[in-house]
Amino acid sequence: MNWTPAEVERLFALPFVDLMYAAQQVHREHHDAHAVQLSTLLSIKTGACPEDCAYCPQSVRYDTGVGREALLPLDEVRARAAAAKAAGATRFCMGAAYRSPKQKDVGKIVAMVREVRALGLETCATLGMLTPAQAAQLKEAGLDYYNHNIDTSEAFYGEIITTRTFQDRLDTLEAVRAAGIHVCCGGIVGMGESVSDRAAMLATLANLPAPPESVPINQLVPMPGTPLADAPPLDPFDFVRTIAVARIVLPKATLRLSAGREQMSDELQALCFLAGAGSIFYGEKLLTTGNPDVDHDRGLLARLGLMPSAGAGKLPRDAAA
Ligand code: SAM
Ligand code: DTB
Ligand code: SF4
Repeated sequence: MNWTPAEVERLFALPFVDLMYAAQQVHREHHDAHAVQLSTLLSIKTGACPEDCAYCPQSVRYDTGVGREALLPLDEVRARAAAAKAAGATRFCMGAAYRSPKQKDVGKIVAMVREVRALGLETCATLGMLTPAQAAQLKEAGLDYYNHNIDTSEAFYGEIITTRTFQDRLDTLEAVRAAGIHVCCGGIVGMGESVSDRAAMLATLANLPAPPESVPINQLVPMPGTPLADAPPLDPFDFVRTIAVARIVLPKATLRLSAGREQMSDELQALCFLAGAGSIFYGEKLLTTGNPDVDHDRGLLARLGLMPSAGAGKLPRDAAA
């Protein structure tokens, strides 16, 4: 369904209880409301990124204390993926601080994807901009998902990133889609954007030729040294509203409660699950910042009667086969 930004903005303006009720109805129609998918992140190449994303501690332009680390060796990636699987994750997401990957690194990442998939985990990578040929190479290796966020509205984008355009992001998403890889694409809330920007971002995602299967909604983690270090804190209910509106305009997508969970109370996270979140990043670290510990997360899910979903490498397309 096509959504205009104005229609999406009207959803944001609904009374909180009405928005939550509408989101719950959509969620239960398309998803198991008791299931939460667990993805574990690993930064396979950290820091010294040439881009200038104003939120990011890995940009070489900001003095954030994040050091430069070369691409991890294959053995270490395999061991970390095995540990993530043993802890209960069903997807392993490898993140690299690249504007776009060098061809020689794609060869090494292809080997990582094969190894991680051989463990019976779903695979995801986020490596910056890709060419159609690189996307095809990753697909061939068995990459299930590619994460590439639009981050915000097209109108606000230039306030946050100047080193690549909104259209560059859409081009990579198109290459990923054309290669037959599932698309993971979302954004960040709390960077000083307006409600109209949040609405426009979600309208862009909903109106893609094929909407993303997976949508991470990040709350800004203000990192010292970045231009957004002193961004004013977000009203937590506005974060929940963003999830609820995403639920309504992207009914089939799995919405992931992403960065910022360590700063959220259990009660706020419960509201996010009610609003339609069906996935979390699971494991003590995101890329460079912290995440709740796994015992706390397992306890939280149990207290809410939620179940980690049994992914075990099964994707919608596999199940249909
Ligand atoms: N370099 C690649 C790229 O930009 O596509 C992949 C890694 S990048 C760190 C992945 C995503 O992490 C960004 O698009 C952004 O949405 C999110 N992110 C990074 N820093 C963040 C922060 N401080 N708070 C919230 N989200 C953040
Ligand atoms: C996404 O949307 N959020 C994740 C993942 N995709 C790669 C990354 C969050 C990063 C938070 C800041 C950090 O840990 O460096
Ligand atoms: Fe680089 Fe990605 Fe961070 Fe932007 S978000 S500075 S592209 S690592």
